Formats: sequence, C-alpha cells, structure tokens
Amino acid sequence: MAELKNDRFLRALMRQPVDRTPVWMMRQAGRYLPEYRETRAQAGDFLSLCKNADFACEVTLQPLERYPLDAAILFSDILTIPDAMGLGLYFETGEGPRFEKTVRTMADVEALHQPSADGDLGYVMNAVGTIRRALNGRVPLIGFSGSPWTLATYMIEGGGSKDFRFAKAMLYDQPEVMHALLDRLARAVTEYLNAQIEAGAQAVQIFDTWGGALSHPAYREFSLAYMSRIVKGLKRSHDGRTVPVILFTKGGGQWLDAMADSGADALGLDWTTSLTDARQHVGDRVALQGNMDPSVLYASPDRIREEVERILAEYGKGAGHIFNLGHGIHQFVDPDRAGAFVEAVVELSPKYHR
Ligand code: 1CP
Repeated sequence: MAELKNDRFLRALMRQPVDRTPVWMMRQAGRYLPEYRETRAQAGDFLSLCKNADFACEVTLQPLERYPLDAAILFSDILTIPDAMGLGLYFETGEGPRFEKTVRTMADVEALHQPSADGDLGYVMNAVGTIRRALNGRVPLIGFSGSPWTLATYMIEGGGSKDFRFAKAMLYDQPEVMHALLDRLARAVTEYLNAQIEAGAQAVQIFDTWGGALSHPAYREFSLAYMSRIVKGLKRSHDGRTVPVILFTKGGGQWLDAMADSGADALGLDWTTSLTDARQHVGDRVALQGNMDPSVLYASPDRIREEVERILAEYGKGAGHIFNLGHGIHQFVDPDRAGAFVEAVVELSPKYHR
C-alpha cells in the first residue's frame, strides 16, 4: 500500500502534535452533493451503490475532490449488519430505511443469522480495498459500524423511530432478550470492524446515534458495556501503525468520563457539549472530535467562520482535537457552505498549534 502523505488525522487521534487541526465531516459523501445524486441515479438505488465497490469508491472520493479534508470515510451504512443477519433491508422512496422482518422475541433473536465479515459482508471489504488503492496514500480511510444498541433499535422497530416504543419495552420488560440480541451484535460488529481493519481501514468509528435516548443506568448497561467489549476485541494495529478507535454517542455529553474508560482513543461530541468542559473531564485519556452544530452550515460564510473560531478557542491550544460536525451534514446544505467550513478550519487553526 502507498505511503500515507497526510497523517494529521491519525496523529491528532493519538494526541500527537500537528501543524493544524485536522477536519472531516460526518456523512461527508451524500445527498447534499449533486455529484453524489448523479452517481446514485446511475447505480439505481442506495444499496446497489453500497454493494458495488467502484461506485462506493467514487462517492467516497467526491467530497475530497471539493474540499481539503484530512480523512475519507468508507461509503456504506450501519444497517449492512442487520441486513446480513437476514432482516431484509430496503429503502422506500422519500422514506428512511425499513426492514422486512423485525426482532421482538427470544425466538427472533435465535433465528438471526450470525453474519460472516468475509462472506455476507465481503462487499464492504472489497469497497475498503478499492478505496485504499484509489486514495493512494492521500489521506487515511475511516471504517465504521453502528453500536449494538443503535443497530438493535432499527432491528426491533423495523426502521427509524422517534420514541423507540418496542425497543424500550423490550429493554424494561425483557432485558434478557435485549442482552441476547446485543451480545450477537457485539460479536458481529467486532468481527466486521476487524475485517475492515485487515482490508485497510486506518481508523474506525462506532456510531451510537441513539445512545442519548437511554437513561443514565441504561446507557451503561445496554450501550457502553457492549461498545467497551468491542473496543477490547479490536486489532489495534495493522501494517505497523496504530489503528485508533473513535466512539460517538449522540447526546452522550454527560457520560464522557465513563466513555473515556472504554479504551477508545477518541470520543466524538455533538454540539450540546462544551469542548472546554469535555477536555477537563477526559484529561489526557482520549482525543476529542467535533462539534459544530451541522445547522450552522445553513448560515452565511462569515457566520460559519465565526463559529469555527469559537470552537477552536473552546478546545484551546494543543494536540488532541479533530474538527468535525456534531452530527451528519444535512441534505439541504449548499456545498459551498461546507467548503467555507473546511477552509475556515484550515486557515484559522494553525495558531492553536504553535
Ligand atoms: O442516498 C440516499 O438516499 C441514502 C441516504 C443515506 C446515505 C448517504 C443512508 C441511508 N446512508 C448513507 C450513508 C452513510 N450512513 C454513511 C456514509 C459515509 C459518510 O460519508 O459519512 C454513514 C457513516 C452512515 C451511517 C448511518 N446510517 C448512521 C449513523 C450516523 C448518523 O448519521 O447518525 C445511521 C443512524 C444510519 C441509518 C440510516 N441510513 C440511511 C438513513 C437515511 C439513515 C437514518 C435513518 C433514521 O433517521 O433513523
């Protein structure tokens, strides 16, 4: 594999000194880009886009052609695992993801197929290899997975949800069924992320998008415990380099202390948490990634720049910050505003590293 030309992102994840704050955007390849919409139309639908390594590679690289980003993220989805477990993922036009089957009982859990990372999910590993070759060392490639709890919500509800009616009922009434499901998911996620690392992912992120919907004790028992187990089961070095792990719980600002003890190298933050407070809590245990409100990208370029400056100052001087949005970029953002954001980080951050 080609020599890595820009290792700013990996260095910051390990809290090593850098010349400026590295930057990437969650969901940086996606519907806000006209070129993405064009490739998706060619591929037919979203799943065909994920399953074809050349298309997945093309859309992964699209945001890098526009902006000076410091990392690429594999184009795929967190729902590849439930799909490979036999639930039948599909997308209705204009709607979010849906599953043909749901998981509501112990019998449903026992009937799940334990997916193989090389067989059932081999198309993801092909995409990782194809993207690494195309990147040719330009920036590192991030692999990812959903957290067991977040994946479980989709599997139990049969798609996206606002109140997690069935998942919460299971958690409170039948915790043994929930634990059986989370246990299977944790094993699948560990194998899946390790396979991505072997295929060439240079850092991995666990997306716990719905962890923030849990109560204080339930977060530890049903989400963090399983993410910690995964972190401990990951191959932390490959090809002579450390492979850093990032944990992102949306709405997890009050649990950073416990998250920092998981063994992860970095924590992702949404915009409701102050980077100053977060840094105080975690000390030198982990790096921090985030945390601009993605809706700032609806504002003017001047206002975006002001917000970037405020967040840089909030983290302060020194290593260990990766600039990102606090959640995925919205589909109605003007691509030029995303450009103004990335450029502001590039221009304004060097003074925090002198
Ligand atoms: O083109 C389309 O219409 C499909 C939209 C889309 C895209 C672009 C979906 C369906 N997934 C993706 C790609 C995707 N999903 C990436 C790509 C890499 C990148 O550029 O960042 C990633 C990292 C994800 C992860 C993902 N999928 C998460 C976790 C991150 C987050 O934003 O919270 C979640 C919750 C999903 C589920 C999902 N897949 C797709 C949609 C629309 C959703 C959200 C459904 C819901 O609201 O519950």
